[in-house]
Amino acid sequence: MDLTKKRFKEEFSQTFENMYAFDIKNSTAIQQYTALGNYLRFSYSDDWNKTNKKYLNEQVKQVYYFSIEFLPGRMLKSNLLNLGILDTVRDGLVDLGLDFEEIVKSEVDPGLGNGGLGRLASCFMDSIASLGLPGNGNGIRYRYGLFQQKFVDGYQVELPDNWLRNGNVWEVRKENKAVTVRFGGQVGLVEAANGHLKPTYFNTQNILAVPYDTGMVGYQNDVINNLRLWSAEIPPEEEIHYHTIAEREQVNQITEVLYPDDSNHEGQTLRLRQEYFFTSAGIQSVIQYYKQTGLSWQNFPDKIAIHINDTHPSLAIPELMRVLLDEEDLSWEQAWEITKKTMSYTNHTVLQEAMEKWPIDMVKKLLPRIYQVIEEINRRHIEKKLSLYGSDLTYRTAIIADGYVKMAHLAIVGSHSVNGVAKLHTEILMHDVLNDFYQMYPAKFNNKTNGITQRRWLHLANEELTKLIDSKIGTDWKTNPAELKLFKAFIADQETLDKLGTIKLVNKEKFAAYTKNEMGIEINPEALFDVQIKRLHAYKRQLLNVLHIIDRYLKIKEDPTLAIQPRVFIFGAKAAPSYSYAKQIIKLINALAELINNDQEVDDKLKIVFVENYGVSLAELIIPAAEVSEQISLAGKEASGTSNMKLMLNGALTIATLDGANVEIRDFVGEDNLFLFGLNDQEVQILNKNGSYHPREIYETNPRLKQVLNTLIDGTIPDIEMEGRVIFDSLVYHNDEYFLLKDFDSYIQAQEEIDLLYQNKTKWNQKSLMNIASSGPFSADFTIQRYAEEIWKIDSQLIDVHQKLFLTE
Ligand code: GPK
Repeated sequence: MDLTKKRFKEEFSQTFENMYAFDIKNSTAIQQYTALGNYLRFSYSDDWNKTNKKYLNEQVKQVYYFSIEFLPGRMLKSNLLNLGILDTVRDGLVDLGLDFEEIVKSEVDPGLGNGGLGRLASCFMDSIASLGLPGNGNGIRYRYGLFQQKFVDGYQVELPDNWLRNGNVWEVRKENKAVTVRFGGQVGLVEAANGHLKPTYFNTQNILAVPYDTGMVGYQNDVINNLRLWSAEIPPEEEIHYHTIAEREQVNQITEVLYPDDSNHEGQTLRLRQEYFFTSAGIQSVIQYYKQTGLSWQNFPDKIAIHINDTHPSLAIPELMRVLLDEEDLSWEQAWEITKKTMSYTNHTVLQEAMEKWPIDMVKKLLPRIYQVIEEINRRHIEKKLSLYGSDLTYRTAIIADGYVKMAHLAIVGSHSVNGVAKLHTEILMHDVLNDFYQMYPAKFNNKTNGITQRRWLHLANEELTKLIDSKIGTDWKTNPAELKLFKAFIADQETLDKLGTIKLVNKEKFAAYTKNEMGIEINPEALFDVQIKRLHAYKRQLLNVLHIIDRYLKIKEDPTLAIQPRVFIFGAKAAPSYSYAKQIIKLINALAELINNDQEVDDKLKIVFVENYGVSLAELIIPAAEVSEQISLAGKEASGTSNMKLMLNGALTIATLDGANVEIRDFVGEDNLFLFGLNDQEVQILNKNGSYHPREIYETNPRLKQVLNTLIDGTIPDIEMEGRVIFDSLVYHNDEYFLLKDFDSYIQAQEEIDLLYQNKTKWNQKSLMNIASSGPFSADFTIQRYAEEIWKIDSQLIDVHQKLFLTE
């Protein structure tokens, strides 16, 4: 976007006065932010409109990314960067006597997602627009996002996230594009004009789905795609039927709040309502769009791709069938062909407890016509496969079984592509978790290793590192992240290595200022910063990290003069409110922090910082300051992980199990540049199969570990009597499901290697540089390029080939 500083200052001041009718000098940061957001939205509205029109007029194929979560982070800076006016605006604001960083901070961070899955959706939206690909998001405009986390006496307390309190400058309400979503009622057959019997719905509850659109600004390419989030309202013409506040509330409830469960299925009706609500609304708006093209239904899959992000939107499959059958009068065979060709599905987990299944009665009652369609899909599936695969295999793939509708089965049968999110994950899907389906549909299965947007996670979060890289290898890496590998040429350049160290130190100082001001914890920026930031989940093994910290603590207490590498252990994690074990681990970490941080003898040698309310904005502060990246899940459990990629990109060294995308990180960065430990997934499988794992024996025979574990129950750590006992028992007596005791020794050993390496700053910085320079392949731009070419079959609309990406690993 062309904008001079002079013009910006004039126009922005004018916008402010038009909005508020007073002088900008007397305003608050939130008012300045609001005016600036509106100013920007006005400035790109023309490109937004043009992008939409171009897609329609040229009838290009578009993808619709259906996701029940989007976790975009603050948008002001990222929009400025992508519009190409970050520096102009920043300088202009300084001229106006305003504080840019204060303005940036006054934007709320929309928490419309839980963690990796939602953040991936937003990284993808950024890459889709930046590659000039015609793509749109489809999701829910939650009135309240993921809860705000507070610690009270070390316990997690959840507060509502009223993120819309001050409005939202980026969204545009489009009541003219509203559609009706129907729940409940009965299905009957009524004779249509052509004499055919047609399914007709009676006594349904009709909900108005109103879209709120947000522009997804591409990186300096004039492309503005659309993120459409739906809000539930009472249709004005139905107001008369709503007599009580409770009845009205039931409607608002649908889009009231995000379910705070990550990788865990809670089978509540309201969640099923949410799932149908946004998928039905999304399908209907796609259909409305498609009808404008005037093309025949057969061409639908040539113009539309619909991607199902995990199984939450998989009702899109029977919903598209329903529309094509009941409203557009297609035959089952035609509708099914179109649906399968249109839909594709990503699996994000192998955890059994995360697999969505809905009780038949619930689906029947809430979505009677959809249930009929699913039944017919299932009937035909079974009928077709029985003779080919026999009854055992075939019935194991049934969509309806054991009283439930199985959403993953529906998603696989009803789509043409099923992908995992890292090589190992996809292997496990094909050969283990989804092997029955892999035998039936080998060609559907493919891998798309996750990626992250380097624009937010390097360019914006770490401007000083960005400048250093620019000064060494130029700026082409910004549109072709593979070019980051050119940075390897500086592996022996002492000046570059020293600069890397200085930049890291400055970022650590910034974080230290945060912990001091916001948490009252003083940390030494010269200590090693060790970071584990992700949802609290037993399989991610934050507890293993804790055992290592306790081990260090005991060592220091035994010999307070010990020369040990000072470390700050940084945690950020929310636990699902109903996940009591995870909450007990939070309490444990906080209690341990209380003990260690206040122990004079320990002093700077050991500190624990557990940040409250971890989210995208805190990630942007922590990741650039990180030196060690903890990726320590039990092998075979973490589908991919994405914080591993962000931390690597910012120069942290990874300590990892061979799980998820860690495997590919190892392949790119080389074994010498990260610290591997623990069981691999084969070994885990064997131990699980032959039942030969006895953690109690390890406890009894490993004195060091025994001493560490005993601190959980012997009063060493104050105020965790209950939690300490539960955790201790889970590890020692209840089988240690995630093999912490088994991996303890090798984890400690890897940590000792880290301490040793850290003594040599040059060697450390060399490995840090190798990590930065090897992280290009994990750009979401590449991931999206593969989705676009191999699954969606959509093309970039950019004319200028220099703006297109070429994969040159
Ligand atoms: C997986 F199943 C789920 C879920 O409900 N939420 C979620 O964030 C994560 N995920 C995986 O746990 C990560 O390994 C992965 O990187 C991320 O999805 C994105 O694919």
